[in-house]
Amino acid sequence: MSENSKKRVLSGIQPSGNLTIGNYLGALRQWVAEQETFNCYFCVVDLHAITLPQDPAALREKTREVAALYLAVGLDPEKVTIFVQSHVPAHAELNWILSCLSPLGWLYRMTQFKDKSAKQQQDSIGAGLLNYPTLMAADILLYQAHAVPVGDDQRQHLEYTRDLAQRFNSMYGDTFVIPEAMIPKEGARIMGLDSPTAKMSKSEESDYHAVYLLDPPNRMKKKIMRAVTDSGSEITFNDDLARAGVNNLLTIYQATTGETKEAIEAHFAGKGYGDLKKAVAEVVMAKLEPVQTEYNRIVGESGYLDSILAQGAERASEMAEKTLAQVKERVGFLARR
Ligand code: AQP
Repeated sequence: MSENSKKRVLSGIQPSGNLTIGNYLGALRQWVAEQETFNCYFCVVDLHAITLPQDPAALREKTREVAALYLAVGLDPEKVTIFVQSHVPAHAELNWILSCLSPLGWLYRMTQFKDKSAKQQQDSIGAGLLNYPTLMAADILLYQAHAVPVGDDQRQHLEYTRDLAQRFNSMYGDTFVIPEAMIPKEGARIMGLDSPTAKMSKSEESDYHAVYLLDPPNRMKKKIMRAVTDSGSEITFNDDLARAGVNNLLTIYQATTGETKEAIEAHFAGKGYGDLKKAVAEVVMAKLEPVQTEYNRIVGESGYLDSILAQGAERASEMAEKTLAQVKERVGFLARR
């Protein structure tokens, strides 16, 4: 199938910290599978990262690290377009146009805004944090993406994108493809190891919250062995909040191995929480070992990553500029001659 006849996919990750197994199991793992069937655009969303304060040197370093991890998990730059969001100015431009159509009521209802703003000093919350979903809508709509592979936490932002696209289309005529969310069946919401009722997050500071993709293996094991469980002993999938720790470990095991729930429960029948933690640590370490080897190879090859990102920005700009030109024409901007 030619690239033009394939359905398009767009997704991205913020370079706002160390990537976690939540980012891997909820997002990256799916991306690798999708590169065979879709025309994929994967960006490192640095414009999103600055919706919360970032250290400039760390932001630059993490942007490269995240891009190298995209390659290390198995994305093939010959098949997919990998780029840095701020290298394609069309994202910021479309964001502005869509902001003018975004009802504040919709934005204030977003759970992520409520959660993240609650952790800030109320008088210093940036307008960008509120506008985060509009920028995400711009990312998706610029590439006329049919599908967006994300974890469950992004479901609401996807709905918002669809609503905004429909609003634009009904005001200015059919312009945008209305995208669908693609949420994995297993691993869509990995919870914090130390707080299994909260989403595992890369910007959470606690030492035992998350396994990072680039953690040394002994550190991964230590974190998993210290995961919060409960005072029971049964190892079964269970939605009861009191069993959230064990459920989370089983979910990580399932998403990492691809085994069925029944097979996993049978495997752990009669065993203890210590055995479960050891088994989870082993499968996670085994899954990430080749990723780390490949990461080290990629960052060790001088100029390679920069050339992939330059080529990605060029390919992405081509598609993004085409959509943006159409949008500008529809809203009534005078064309530059
Ligand atoms: N815990 C998770 N379980 C499953 N999927 C997850 N994702 C993130 N955490 C989990 C998915 O990873 C992709 C990238 O997310 P992001 O970096 O753009 O922002 P986020 O969802 O807000 O992720 P974090 O780790 O919590 O980052 P911070 O703390 O910096 O905001 C998305 O597809 C997301 O669903």
